[in-house]
Amino acid sequence: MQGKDKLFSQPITQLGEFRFDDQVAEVFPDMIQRSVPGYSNIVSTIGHLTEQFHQADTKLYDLGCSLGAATLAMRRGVKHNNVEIVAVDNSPAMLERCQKHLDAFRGSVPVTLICDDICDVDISNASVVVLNFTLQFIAQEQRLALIKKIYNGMVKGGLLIVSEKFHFAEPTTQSLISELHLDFKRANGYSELEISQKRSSLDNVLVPDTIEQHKQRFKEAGFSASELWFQCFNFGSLVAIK
Ligand code: GEK
Repeated sequence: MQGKDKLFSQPITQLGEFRFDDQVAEVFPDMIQRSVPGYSNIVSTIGHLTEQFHQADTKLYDLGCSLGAATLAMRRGVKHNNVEIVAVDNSPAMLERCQKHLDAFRGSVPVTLICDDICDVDISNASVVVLNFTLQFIAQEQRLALIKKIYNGMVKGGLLIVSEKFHFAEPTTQSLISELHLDFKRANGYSELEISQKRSSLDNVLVPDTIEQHKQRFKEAGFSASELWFQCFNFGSLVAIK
């Protein structure tokens, strides 16, 4: 059964880099819910946006699918014929549990799970592509190439949804907004020790961009329009249209 996230609750003498291993996968729904403000709103809106933008005879991609929350929301939004969902993650622990989640809900839309690096998978004939809190884990120098690959694999009128943790260029607002996020985590029961150990373990693993960097990258990749549609503190979600 899934559990409560207590991974950083005790002092850890050798704090390693954060990894999406078995322990993390086990507590993932609790962890993301208590750490990412707006997560459930974003996931359910991914379902609505999928309903609006998916096209018949195309594929939908969930890149960095973890346990498949966005995949399930997308599957519920599918109304057209001959649509396939491709969900990708490079953590075997996540994908194993993702398969069980998908099996637990009835759905007629086929879902193919792929255990691979999202930078290496082929994207083709895509009408909706989701990067829900995944791009932030890709090396910064590889992000433009990934967004360009996605753009090239999309059909005209297709939608890319990118949800991320953001950085703010101006130091005063950066510190004000990240403090609001820390208060959110405290209010959700995380202790100061848990917050600081998790933060150290994510250093160099999760590297956030500014909202402007995201928009600039979409433009450079060729997207005709992009906009931030949701923000709560230093977390949010953007859409880009081909
Ligand atoms: C959700 N989208 O619940 N290739 C494939 N997967 C990767 C890579 C990579 N290079 N890097 C990281 N991941 C989900 C939440 S979690 C967000 C996404 C978070 C995977 C990693 O294994 C993990 O499952 C996911 O991206 C990020 O809507 O933990 O903050």
